Amino acid sequence: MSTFDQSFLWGAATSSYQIEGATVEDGRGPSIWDTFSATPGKTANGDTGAVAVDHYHRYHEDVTLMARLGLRAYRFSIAWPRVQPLGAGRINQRGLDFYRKLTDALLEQDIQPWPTLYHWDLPQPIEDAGGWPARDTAARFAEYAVAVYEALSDRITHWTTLNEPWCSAFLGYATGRHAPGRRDPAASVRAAHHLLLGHGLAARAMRDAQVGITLNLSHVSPRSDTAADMDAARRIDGMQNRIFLDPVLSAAYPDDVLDDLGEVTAFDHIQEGDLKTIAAPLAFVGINYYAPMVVAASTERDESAYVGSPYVSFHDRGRPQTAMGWEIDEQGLLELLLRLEREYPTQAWYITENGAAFDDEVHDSTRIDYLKRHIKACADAIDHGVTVKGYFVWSLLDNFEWAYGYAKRFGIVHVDYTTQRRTLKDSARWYADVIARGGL
Ligand code: IFM
Repeated sequence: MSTFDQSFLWGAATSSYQIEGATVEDGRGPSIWDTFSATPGKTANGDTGAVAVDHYHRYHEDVTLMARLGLRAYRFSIAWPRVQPLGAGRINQRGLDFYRKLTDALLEQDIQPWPTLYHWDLPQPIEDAGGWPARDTAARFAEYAVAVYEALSDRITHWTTLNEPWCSAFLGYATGRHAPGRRDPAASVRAAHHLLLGHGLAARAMRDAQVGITLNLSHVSPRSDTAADMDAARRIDGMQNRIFLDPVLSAAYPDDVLDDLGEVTAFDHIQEGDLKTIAAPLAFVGINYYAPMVVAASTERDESAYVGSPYVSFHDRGRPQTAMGWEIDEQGLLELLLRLEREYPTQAWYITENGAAFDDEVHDSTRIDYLKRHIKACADAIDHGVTVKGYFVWSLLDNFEWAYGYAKRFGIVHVDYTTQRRTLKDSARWYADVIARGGL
């Protein structure tokens, strides 16, 4: 019997700002990524998502491509500023219409729509009013989520609230490497909490839906078994994984994480009842996995995204890496899944992103190798009893890789950014075969 059963969901993923373009069309309002990428020096080459891969106009062609690959599901995100240009109040019908048309095109091809409600494109007016560090943003997000849910729940069954709140909070508000580009550790911790609160409020309000959240999780290990390296690994595991998993799945922040963050914040932003709201019952948790982390104690202070733990360093084991400089290690995915199963045995998991940037273009044997290794790790996890119900390649198309602009290509479909021509890479053909066979 094949490890992957008939219902296993084979898919590919993208996100709104990375592919849509059309940032000033049909009433869309500005997002923090429009502002950030238009600011000199923030993205490689000054790249922006203004045109991206023009998916807004080419979605039909892209859905046809997905059908050619045999995708069972397509994970995309909905741009809040298309639906609510001011981030609150008036709903922009033309924005909703785009996602209705996209969804219908998918359903016509028997491809399950798998939307995420927030993949980092916060409406600029909401940032101007305080952004995620402000409590009100959680309520605004829930209001937006319910508007989209009510408009599209006749067609869509599975909904993801947030993509990678770690990035929104800590890259956006601590390191400033992502929009909105703030460098304020205390604000980043408040942002993380309000993202989770927004998730919980939305999940509770979308009553009949199958709701989940997507987290970027990693397998974290110490460089050595010295007490100092083990403590460094505990800290990073706390700030990468447990600071999100524990509130969402167990209604509590981990005590050691609260201690580590004691110097950064007094936690007066957490109100009674918040954790109960955050731990709304979920149908699934999405995992975005790219690379493991090997951590050591350091004597040098480094103000990284891991606020509250400046004396840690990340160890390069000298193993093969992707073009992002991320170590290739599928064993990390297996270890992560086994750990999650041990700690949350009743939870269903989807790999909502996994993939790699490489400099090769259409003949991308390195990407095939990466994907094969990681799909094999999922198979091994399933054989060990982990409930992994689907796998989405990141990404369907080459696209705007945030601060890296268009310099890093993650797609299984190549995009010529001058002509917008799409060409299947070898990895796309290989993945189509995996789907057709139902496994490796
Ligand atoms: O491109 C991103 C995506 O938006 C979120 N997860 C990681 C990907 C690769 O960096």
